[in-house]
Amino acid sequence: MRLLTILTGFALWCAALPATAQTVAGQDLEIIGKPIERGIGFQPAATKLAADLQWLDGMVLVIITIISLFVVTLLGWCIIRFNRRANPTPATFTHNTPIEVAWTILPIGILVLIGAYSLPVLFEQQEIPEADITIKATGYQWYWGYEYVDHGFEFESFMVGQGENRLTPAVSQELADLGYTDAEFLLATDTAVVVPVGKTIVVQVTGADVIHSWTIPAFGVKQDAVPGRLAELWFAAEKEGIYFGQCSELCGKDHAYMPITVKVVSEEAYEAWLSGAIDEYAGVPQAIELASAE
Ligand SMILES: [Cu+2]
Repeated sequence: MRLLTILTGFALWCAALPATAQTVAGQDLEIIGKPIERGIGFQPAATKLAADLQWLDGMVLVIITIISLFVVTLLGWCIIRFNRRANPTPATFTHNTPIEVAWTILPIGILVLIGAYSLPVLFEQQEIPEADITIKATGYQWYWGYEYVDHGFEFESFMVGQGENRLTPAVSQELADLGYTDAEFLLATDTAVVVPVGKTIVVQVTGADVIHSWTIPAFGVKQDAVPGRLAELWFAAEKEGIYFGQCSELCGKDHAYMPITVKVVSEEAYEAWLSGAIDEYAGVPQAIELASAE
């Protein structure tokens, strides 16, 4: 009986294996950037920018923890030492110049220190470098559209199970067909943004109807998609894998159902995907386009 349970378990495990295998142009990909149940930390940093942001967050957390502990200790000490019973005749002085100078200078010093470390990170994020690949992301109610500007094709990206707010057997099957598991429900999309590892990707972000926001937490990027404006963000992912994000600006009733999937692949897998995508989305088979360009 026990053996049977183990064998059944093993069989189920084997059956589950292909469902987790995500491939782009033959390359297997691991899911890296994804929220975890009861998680309170950041997703693993996949860009230098995300690592810098997380380091800054850690540094500020240390500073505010020290300040909070200091203030709480001081408050506790005052309550115990200077209550009416312990200190029946209070002092009557109202000023203490050295303390006033200290509590002015010290916070200024702390703010300057935080500023000195945070401004470079802000500039790193906001100064958009020369792009290797430019992608235009347009937010719609309620999905994202992506245009590979350098190659003149675009496609739309819907949540797997669009229109469903719970995991039905049909949605589960759809996820499995795309190589995802049920755990990726509300995160996985039918098509994904595919980019090569290590390349500088500039994403132009705009909205078609209302304000949306494009983000991939593991890349340390987030940008509002405002109709009529073209904003930019950039990233260079250091690790191949799959990264998820979700629309981050309340945009209407299905705001929670327009996730973002980015697949970071090798240079070769990207080239292979690209030629397939041009054939599929540009409506012009690449061979014909090349022939007519001559
Ligand atoms: Cu939204």
